[in-house]
Amino acid sequence: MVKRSKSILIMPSIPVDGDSLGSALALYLILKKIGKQATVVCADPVPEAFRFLPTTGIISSEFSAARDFIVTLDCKKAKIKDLKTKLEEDKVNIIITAKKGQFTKEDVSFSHGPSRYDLIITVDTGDLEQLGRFYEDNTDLFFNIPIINIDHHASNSFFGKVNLVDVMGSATTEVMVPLVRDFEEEFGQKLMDEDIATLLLAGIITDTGSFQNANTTPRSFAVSAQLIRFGARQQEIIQHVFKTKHLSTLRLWGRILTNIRVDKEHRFVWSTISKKDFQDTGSREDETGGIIDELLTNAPGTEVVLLLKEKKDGIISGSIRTTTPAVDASAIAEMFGGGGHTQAAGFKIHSNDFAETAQSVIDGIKAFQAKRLNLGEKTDSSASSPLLKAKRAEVVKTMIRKAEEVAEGTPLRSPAIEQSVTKKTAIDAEEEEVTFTETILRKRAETTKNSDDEGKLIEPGITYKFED
Ligand SMILES: [Mn+2]
Repeated sequence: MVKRSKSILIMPSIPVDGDSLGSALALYLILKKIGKQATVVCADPVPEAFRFLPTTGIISSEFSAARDFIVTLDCKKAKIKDLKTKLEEDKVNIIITAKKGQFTKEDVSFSHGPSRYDLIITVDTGDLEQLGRFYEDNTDLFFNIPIINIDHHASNSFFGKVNLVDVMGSATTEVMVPLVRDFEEEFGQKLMDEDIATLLLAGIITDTGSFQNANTTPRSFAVSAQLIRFGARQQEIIQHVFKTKHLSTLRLWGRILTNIRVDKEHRFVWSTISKKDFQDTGSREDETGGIIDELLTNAPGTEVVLLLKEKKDGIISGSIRTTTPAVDASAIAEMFGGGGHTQAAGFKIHSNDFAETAQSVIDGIKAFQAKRLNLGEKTDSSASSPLLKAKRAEVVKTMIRKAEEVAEGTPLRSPAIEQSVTKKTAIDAEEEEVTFTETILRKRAETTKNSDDEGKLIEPGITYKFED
């Protein structure tokens, strides 16, 4: 398909990260080298942390899928003597003078010119909706132009004509490395270079959290070793992605840590971040990237980690991590209309009531865990007004039903993943290690004269407040 195409549209999913950008830009450079016209379009701006990546400047945030509109005049019955166009305020008159005979409206027909692109390649995109407004505004484009779908999300909906989806890949860029080799053979030229290797390695490093996440496999290491041999600039990636933090990001992280709640019984940790938190800390919505992996998953005895963000325009987005493959993060995300991987997933909810929605999501996840862990039915009576209670009960009921459906439906993951997953022993709540969160508590107890919470560990249902 690539060989047959002239003009290829490359689309990474949003929100963009090191993997979607790395795979899109690496593909761009490769297609250029084999003489194709390639365009990378992305509905979101490139986050600052990733602007160091080679060729990010070529990404365009606008694209027009509009095709030419063609008015055809049949000249079988009459011949044209003259053709003029006359612009009026809101219209164009096409004035056709016949040499012989008379034109009638039956001689006129309408059509569209060919598309500007003859192939779409989506990268790191589980579902076309993840392309954001580009998909919403141009849905027909995706029916008319063949799609190659390169991805590693377990929730991928196989929307492409060709689907190169490898759910065992730690990143889309990992899936692409053998593809580059195939292209080199097929087109008989060396394609891999230092920039392409850097882009591909950036995807693996960001999606594995620098080889710390559970999705890291022997192949992630092997492929990364190969890329470093090809000249990938590993230190540059680490420096920009992990070691550069804005003060606003640190302030935002402070807020997120302050809002951490722990429910030991359901082995569930969550935090929320509101629009006001973003405003107060002067941070952007994309600055929460990484915190869920770096901090929240360190909570002891936890299986499910949730970070809820209140974004602009009434959108609430949730990120889910699970600390064991026995709990399927994508199954939880699906309860709220999202998807993702076995241990990392996300969802979006349209709502203007952050507190209400957050509570519903939290209750839904508790129900999911209660079912899974065979905990007795327990109802949360924190809703204050009877009306609110009734409304919430309704939402929760639906979510619990969904949670039960999901928890019952086995297998939660595809047999392929099931086989490859090494069973981890359940985390024993009694044998908690001293973790980051705990360390903060201890440090705070040491550094402040206020000895109220000295030596306290995180307890279920209790809110620990830290000063900024
Ligand atoms: Mn990815």
